[in-house]
Amino acid sequence: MVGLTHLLAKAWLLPLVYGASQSVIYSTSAARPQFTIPASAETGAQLIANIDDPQAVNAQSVCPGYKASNVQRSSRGFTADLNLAGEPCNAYGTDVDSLTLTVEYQDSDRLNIQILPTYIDASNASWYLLSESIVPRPQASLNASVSQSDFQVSWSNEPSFNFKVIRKATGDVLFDTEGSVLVYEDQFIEFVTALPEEYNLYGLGEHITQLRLLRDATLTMWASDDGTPIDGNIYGQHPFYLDTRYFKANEKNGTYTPVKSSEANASQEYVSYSHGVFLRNSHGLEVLLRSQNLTWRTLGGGIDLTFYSGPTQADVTKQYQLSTVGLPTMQAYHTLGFHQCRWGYTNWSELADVVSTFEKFEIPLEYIWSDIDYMLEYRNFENDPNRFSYSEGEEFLSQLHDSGRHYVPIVDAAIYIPDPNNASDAYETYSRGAAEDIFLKNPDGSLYIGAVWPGYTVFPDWHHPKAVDYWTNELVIWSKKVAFDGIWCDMNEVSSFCIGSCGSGNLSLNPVSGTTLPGAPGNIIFDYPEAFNITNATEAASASAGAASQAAATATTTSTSVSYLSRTEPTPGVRNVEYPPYVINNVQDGHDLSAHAVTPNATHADGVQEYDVHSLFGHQELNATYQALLEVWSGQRRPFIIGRSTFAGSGKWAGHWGGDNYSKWWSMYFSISQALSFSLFGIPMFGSDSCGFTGNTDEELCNRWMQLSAFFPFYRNHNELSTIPQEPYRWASVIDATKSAMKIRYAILPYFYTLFDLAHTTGSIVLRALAWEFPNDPTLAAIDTQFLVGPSIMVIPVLEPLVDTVKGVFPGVGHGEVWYDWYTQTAVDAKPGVNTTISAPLGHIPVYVRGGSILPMQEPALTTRDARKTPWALLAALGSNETAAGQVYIDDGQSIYPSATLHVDFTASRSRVQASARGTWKERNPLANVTVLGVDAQPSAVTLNGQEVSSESVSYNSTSQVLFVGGLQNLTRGGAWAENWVLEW
Ligand code: MIG
Repeated sequence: MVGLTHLLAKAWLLPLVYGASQSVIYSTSAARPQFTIPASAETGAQLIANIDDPQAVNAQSVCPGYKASNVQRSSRGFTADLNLAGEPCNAYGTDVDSLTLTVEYQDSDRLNIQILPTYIDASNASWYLLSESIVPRPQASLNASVSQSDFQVSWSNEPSFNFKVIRKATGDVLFDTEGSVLVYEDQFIEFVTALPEEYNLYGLGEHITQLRLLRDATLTMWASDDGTPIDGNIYGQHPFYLDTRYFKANEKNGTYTPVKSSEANASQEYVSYSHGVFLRNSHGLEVLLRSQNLTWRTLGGGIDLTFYSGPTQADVTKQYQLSTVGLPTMQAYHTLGFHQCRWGYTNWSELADVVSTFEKFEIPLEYIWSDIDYMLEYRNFENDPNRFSYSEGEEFLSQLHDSGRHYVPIVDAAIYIPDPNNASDAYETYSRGAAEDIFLKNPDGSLYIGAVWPGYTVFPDWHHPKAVDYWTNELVIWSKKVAFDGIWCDMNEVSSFCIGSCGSGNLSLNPVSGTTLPGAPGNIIFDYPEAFNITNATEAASASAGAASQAAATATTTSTSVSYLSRTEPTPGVRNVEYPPYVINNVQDGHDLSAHAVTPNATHADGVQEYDVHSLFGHQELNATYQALLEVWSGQRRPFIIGRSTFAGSGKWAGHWGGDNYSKWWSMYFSISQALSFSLFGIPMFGSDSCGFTGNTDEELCNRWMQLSAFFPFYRNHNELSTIPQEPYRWASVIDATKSAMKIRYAILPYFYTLFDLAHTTGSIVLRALAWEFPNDPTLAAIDTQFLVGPSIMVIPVLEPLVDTVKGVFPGVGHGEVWYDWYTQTAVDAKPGVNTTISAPLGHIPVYVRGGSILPMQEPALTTRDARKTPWALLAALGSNETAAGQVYIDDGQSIYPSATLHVDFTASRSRVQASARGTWKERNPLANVTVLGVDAQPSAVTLNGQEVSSESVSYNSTSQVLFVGGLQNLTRGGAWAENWVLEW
C-alpha cells in the first residue's frame, strides 16, 4: 500500500469537521426536553411479498383472459373490445369485464398500445389513470400510418386474447403475449411477454444493479427512501427498458440468425437491433425477469405501452425523449465544475475553511453545498441564526461568487408544522401554506401529518392548483436572504419516518425528535471499505472492537418473533390502498407501502390518493422547483436542480445523484451502471457521492473514486454526518490523484458542454455504454466496468482495492478502430476481445481517445470561469483511415435563450485540420495549439491558412507519431474560431 499520509493527523485540519460539527449539531435539539417518537411508530405491518410467497395465487393459472371483438380499423391502427373470457378470477382485485384496446402506429418508429377499462371516466374515483398534465402521452404524428411503420401488430383470440409486436425489417417478434393471459383488475394488472434466450435488457430503474439486467430478478418500482440496497426499489421510477438483439445476417437469403452474446466473438461481424418499451404507469410496479420472459405487474392504472423501433440505442433514446418524456434540461457551464458537500458542515466559517483549503491545495472547486445543517431546527427556508446567519451568509456568498464559485443548499420535501398553542413556535412557511390549504390530507379531510427531521410535518400537495405558486413564493422569499445558485431536492419519495398520520392530535409535542443521527451514541459509524483491515490493520481492529461493543450495548434481549399479516382478500368493487391484495416486494420493512413514506391513503386536493401517484411526488416537486427558480432568477439563468426521486421525464428539469451509496468498492462499481441507466432515462446530469456516503471511506477508495467521478457529468464529493472527513485534500495521494483527473476533466469541459448541448437539443446521451457505441459487437453487451464519455473518450477505472493494474477491452480494434492512451498519446496495441491488462497504479486512471475524434479543449483552472478565459487547444486523433471529426458548442454558459451561440465543426484528414464556425457568439480566446495523433511521417512545413507556423513551435515524434503545433496564438489573435482556418502540413 502506498504511504498513508493521512492529513488528518495534522492538527490544523482537525477542527474542520471533527468535533466542531458534532457538538453543534446536537445542541439544536437540546433547547428543551423533547418528546421522542417511539420506534414502534416506524414499524408497519409485516407482509410476505407475493414473489416470496409459495401460497400466493398465480393469476396466470386462474384467470380467464379476454376475447377481442368489434375490431375497427383506421389508417393509423385499430381498436377492439376485449371482454372477459370466463368467470372473473378476482385474483388481486376486481376483474374488469370490458376493456378497450387501441393500437396506434404513432410514427414510423413508434407504436402505442393502450388497454383501458371501457367504462371509466374522470368521475370514477376508484380508478386512476396517470394524468396527462403530469406525464404527457406520446402523440401520433400527422403522417403516421400502418404501412409506414417499422412495426407490425398481430393478435389472436386463441386460447385467449394475445398480441405480438413484430419488427418488419427482420421479422423478429419483439413483444409476444401468446401463451399467457391478460389479467386486468382494479388493483392488479398483469401481462407477460416472451423474450429470446439470453436477452439483453437495460433500464427499468431505479435500481442498484448491473448494467445488463439479470435474467432472474424481480425489479420493483415504488419510490423509496432507502440506502441503495442492491436490486431493491429505491428513489425513482422509470418503467422503460432497452432490448438489444444481436444477429448474424445472412446476405444470401436476407434472414437473421439470433446470436447469444456469450457465444459471440469480437473479431466477427454481427448486426444488432435495439428497441425500447415504456409502460406509462405511476403505480407500484413489478417487473419479473425470468429466463425467457418478462412479466409486468402493476397495482393499478392502465396499460399504456409505447414501443420505439431504434434500431440503435442512440435512436431509441432519442425517440423516447423526443416523443415521450422530453429532452433534458440544459446545464449551466459551471455545473460541470467540481462540487464539494457533506452532511456536517456546521456553519458558514466552516464552509469558508473548506473553500480556502481547496484554494490552498490548488484543487479546482466550483460549488460548495449545504446539507440540512444550515436549517433552524431542520425547517425548510429558514437558516439557523447562530450558525448560518443571513448577514454572515451574505458576506460569505458575495466573496464566494466573486471568486467565481457557487452555492447549493438542500431543501427537504416535508414542511414543519408548529405546535398551534405555542406562539413562539410559529413558522411562516407553514402558515402561508396552511392559509392556502395546500398540504396533503387524510381521507377524512384533516391534515396528513407525518414525521421527518424537524418533527411532525406536513407535505405539499402538488395536485393543489396553488402548490407551485406556494413553493415558488417560499423560494423567492428565501432567495432574498440566501443567494443560492441551485437547489438540492432531498426526501421527496416522499419520505416520512412514521406510519400514517402519526402527528394528528400530537402537535402540542412539537418539535419532536424522531431519529438518532449518525454519530450519536448508539449510532457511531465504525464501518470502513472492504480492504481497510489490510491497509490499516490497527485502525480496522479498533473500529471492529468499537462496532462490536456498540452492537452488544444496543442489542435487545427479547427475542422478537415476527408475525406476518395475512394477505388481504380482494373485496369486489372496493380498493384497499393501504394493504392491496398483491404485495409488491417493497424494500422497506415488512414490505408495507406506508413504511418510511407518506401512506397510500393520503389524499390530494383533487381526491386522488397517494396510492396512485406516490412515485410522482419527486417529479412534481422538481417541476415546481424548476418553475420557482425561473422566477427567482427572472428567467435569466438555467435552473440547477439535483433531485433524489425522479420519474420518467424528470430530466426536463433536473439532474440526479445516486443517493445514499456506501464507502465501499462495490458501491463505486455500481455507480457506473446507475449512471448509464440514467443516460437511457433522459437524465444525463448524474453523479454519485464520490468516496462514498454511508460509512467511513479510506485513502485508497477515495483516491480511485475521485478519479472515476471526474468523468461523470455531475461531479460531487458528499459524506454522511459523523463519518471521517473525505474532501480530496485529506490525503496527499488523493490530492495528486484528484488534480490529475481534474486536469483532464477541466481540459475537456468544452467537449462535455457540447455533449450536454447535443443531449438537450437532440436527445443523444453523455455517458455511454460500450455496447451502445459499438452496436455490432455482442461481446460488449454486459460491460459495465468501463464506459465512454460521449463518442470519443473511454475510461477504464480501477474498481477494486490493492491492485495496480486493471483489465479492459478496446472495442472495434478488429474492425479498424484505434485507441490512443490519453497520457502517452500513442495508439494502444490491443487485440479484439482480449481483456488487456493495463498498468494503473494508485493515482492513475486509464483514459483513451478514440481515433477519428477531434476534442476541443481549454486549459484547466481552479474555476470554470477562469478555465473559460484560457486559450483553446485541439486534440485530433486520426482514425485508421486517417480522418477525424469533432465539434464544439459555445454560448454564455447560463442563459436559457442565449442571444449568441457558436457551433464549430472540425475535420481532419491525412495532412490537414480544418475548423469552420457558424453563429454569432464572439469567442475572444485564441487558439494556442493543435495536437495530431497518429501522424505517420515527419511534416516538412506547417501552415495555418497559408501562413507558415514557425518551425520552433512545431514538434514531431516519430515513435509516438504525435505532431504538436504550438505558437498559434499570434495567428488567431482575434479568437480561435473568428475565421475559418485550415492547418496543413
Ligand atoms: O435521511 O440531509 O440522501 O445525501 O446527506 C437522510 C441528510 C437525509 C439523505 C440524503 C443525503 C443527505 C441526508 N439525507
